[in-house]
Amino acid sequence: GTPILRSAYQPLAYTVATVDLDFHLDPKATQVTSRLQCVRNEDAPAGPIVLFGDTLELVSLTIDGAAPADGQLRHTDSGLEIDVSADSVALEIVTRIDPSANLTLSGLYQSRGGFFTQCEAEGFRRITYFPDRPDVMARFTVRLEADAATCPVLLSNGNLLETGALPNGRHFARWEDPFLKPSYLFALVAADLKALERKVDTMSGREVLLQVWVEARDLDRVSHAMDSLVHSLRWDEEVFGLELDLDRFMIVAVSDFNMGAMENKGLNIFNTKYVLANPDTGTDLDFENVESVVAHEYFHNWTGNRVTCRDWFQLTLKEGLTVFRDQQFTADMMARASDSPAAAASARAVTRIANVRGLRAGQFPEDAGPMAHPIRPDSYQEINNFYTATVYQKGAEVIRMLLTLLGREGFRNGMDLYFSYHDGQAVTCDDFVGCMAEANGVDLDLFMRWYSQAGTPHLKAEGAWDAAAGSYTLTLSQHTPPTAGQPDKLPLHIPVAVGLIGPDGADLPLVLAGEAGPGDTTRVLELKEASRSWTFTGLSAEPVPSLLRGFSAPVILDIAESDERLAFRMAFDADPFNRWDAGQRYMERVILALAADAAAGRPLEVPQAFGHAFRALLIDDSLDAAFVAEALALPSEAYLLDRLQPADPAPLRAALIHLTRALGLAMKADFLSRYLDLEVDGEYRYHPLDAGKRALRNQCLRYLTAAGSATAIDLATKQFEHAGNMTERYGALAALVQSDAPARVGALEAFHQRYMGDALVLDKWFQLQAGAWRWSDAAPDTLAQVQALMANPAFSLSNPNKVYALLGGYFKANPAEFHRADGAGYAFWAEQVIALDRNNPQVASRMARALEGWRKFTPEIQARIRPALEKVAATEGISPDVAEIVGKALS
Ligand code: B3K
Ligand code: ZN
Repeated sequence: GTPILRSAYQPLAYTVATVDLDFHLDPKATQVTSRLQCVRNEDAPAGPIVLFGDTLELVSLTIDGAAPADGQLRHTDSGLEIDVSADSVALEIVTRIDPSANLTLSGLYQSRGGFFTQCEAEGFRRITYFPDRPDVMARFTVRLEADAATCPVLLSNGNLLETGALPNGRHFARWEDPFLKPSYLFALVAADLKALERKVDTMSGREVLLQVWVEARDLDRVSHAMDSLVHSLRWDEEVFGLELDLDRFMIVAVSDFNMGAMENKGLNIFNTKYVLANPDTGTDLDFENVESVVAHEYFHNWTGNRVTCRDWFQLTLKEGLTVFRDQQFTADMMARASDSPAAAASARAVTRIANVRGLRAGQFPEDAGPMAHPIRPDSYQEINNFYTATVYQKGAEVIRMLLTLLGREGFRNGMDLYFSYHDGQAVTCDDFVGCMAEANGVDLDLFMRWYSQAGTPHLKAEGAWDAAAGSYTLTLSQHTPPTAGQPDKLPLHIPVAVGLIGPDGADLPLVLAGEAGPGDTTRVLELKEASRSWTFTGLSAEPVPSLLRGFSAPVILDIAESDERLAFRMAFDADPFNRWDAGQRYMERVILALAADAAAGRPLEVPQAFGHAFRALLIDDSLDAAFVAEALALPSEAYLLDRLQPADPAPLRAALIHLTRALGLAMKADFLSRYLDLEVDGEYRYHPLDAGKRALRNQCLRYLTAAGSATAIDLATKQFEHAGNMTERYGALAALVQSDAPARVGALEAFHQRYMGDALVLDKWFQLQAGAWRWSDAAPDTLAQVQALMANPAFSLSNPNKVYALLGGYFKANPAEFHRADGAGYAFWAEQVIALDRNNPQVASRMARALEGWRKFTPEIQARIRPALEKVAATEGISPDVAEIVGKALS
């Protein structure tokens, strides 16, 4: 495909002031009448009215009430162009669409008998002809009518004006959105749903109505989503002074949805996965995810909707910022339940750890592959491919660095200025950073390179101790490896939070040469050049540096640290994130060495010193359980694969299995006693302290069952059978699935039986089996298992959640099985990507991405992957979505 360039942005000659939409909803033939008031854009060069349309049937079009004159209306590749001379023109456009045949889940489609829309990024043009770009902000009114029996609920954005009955069993509703919005934020729902409602007062004392709409059978699973919404509303008031601006705010759950959720103005539409959770069906992680996705979409109301993006290259303007906001919110929610500052810091660190784990597993590999792009890309072929870990997660890291550099108050001032300048506008990333700079009187020009440069920077640190002077000189250097289309990299502005630890394990005050003491124990150094040194003075013994505390920048830290030093920091680093990270670095070192031994056919042995350091954390019951659970968890396989050069999944898996089993075996008694001590009494509540205990308990069970004793299988079986909630039941099943014990089959069957009619819970069942390892040496043939599961009546290729669970579980979460030596995994991948692409290119493209990083593997593995990529690339009629992914992979 031809790339679209950021540099080619041009405002449209005509924008839209008002839109009035009228939907006659019908599964096969929905008629949409759109009345637009188009107005000449003073800031743009002259030109026609440009309307985009995609797979539409045009029924009629009038211009100021008259049929178009000869040649006035032109059909183009992307829609229509209309020549007009007046400054203000009324268009009436009638289109016909077939929602029942729309399997892309973009535009207007059906799910379980109801009608739903998804318009971001370019779905609105699949509903009607429109200047479907985020810089066209208009006032919308909507009338929808549908069959009253099958679609008793009719919703759209904003405020409800009127409802009424119509002949032939039909009814209608009229809605009005008082705020300007781009078309990607339009939504409608017509379905058979029930709502949980709550009324709350906003900070200015306005009463607002909150609704969560679901199918009647799911009403017993929505209270957590409602609580999450109320928490989000309060948090945005307290932390950012931002209030809900509508009288009504709705969340609607739908089973068939391409991503997590969508922030349509006043009518957020969610994948059921991020709404529904009760103790019997949702794990603690599901509860946490619901809370954070509800928050994310709610926060978009200001960062995304009130101020939106000028063009799709600016996507991180709303996504990076909103992910940052939801991460801060989650950290605050986690810390809220703590009874001391230290406990609160630990709780926040656990959120931070989860965020960084996600970044390392998902974004670092993206940055190292053919899809590498800056958080503000310069080009794309298909915008839907750019809702990426880079735009979202790295984008959030970039915002977080601004917070680190400017401080809480400075950051808040920048946000306030941003809203005061740009409310109601469609703007750019430069506008945002410009407000941060102006509000704080600082120059952020250099910082802007984070927006234009792709790739994960490497930060190298070297220390020099001068015993005579009592000083320690830290030299930091940066280097970003080349990425596709960006061979040369410039130095970035990197905030590096630093601490120095004394021989007794306590932090030392940091005093730079030339300063008077006493200094703070953590300071942020700003590296702006390729390399720079800082000298700390007044030290009586050589310190141990603790760098990048809290993961102050999204970089890879290269520092020569002995095993002893890592163990020391695992025990003493005052920064809980770095304490965890010291353990991760140590594990990484041990795992990579084991993998090298496995590849070379040498015997595998876990260094004793590592075992000691690991055990010290395991048995320390003064530590927060959630933190210990994270500290005992190995780095993700996806991250580790990238650290192996060249990557080879089989020896890596062998190393991970060996390490887990060896630790489980060596510390059996300790794992068991922690497991037994951690039982949570009483009724399930979603609470960070309880969740932490359950997480550590499940982690202990994993190590115990890995070691393979009959006692461990017995424990897991009992936990499975007596579990009082999904977290325990799922934890036990996850442990059993990886064993060869006969209890494995029984537990899988029992779980299937119990949740047979429950789509979301069955997704867990599919995913577990697709992603499972086996602790034993028995070859599991996961591929055959996945293929068999595709024939299960509960599986469907047209439901994205099912595809992500089963196929995604196999392609993405099980590298050792997917990259099996006979290449059968790749043939299966090609077949499934091609099949999915016929109906849903967005889902197909997400699965296609599983092989984009193929060049990191050994030459033998690459040779097996290439034909699969070539097969997909050569498939006739392949979508632009998938073509972009495989094209970039092969280029
Ligand atoms: N803004 C939507 C993502 C839309 C993706 C379109 N392919 C969800 C979110 O980030 O909140
Ligand atoms: Zn978002």
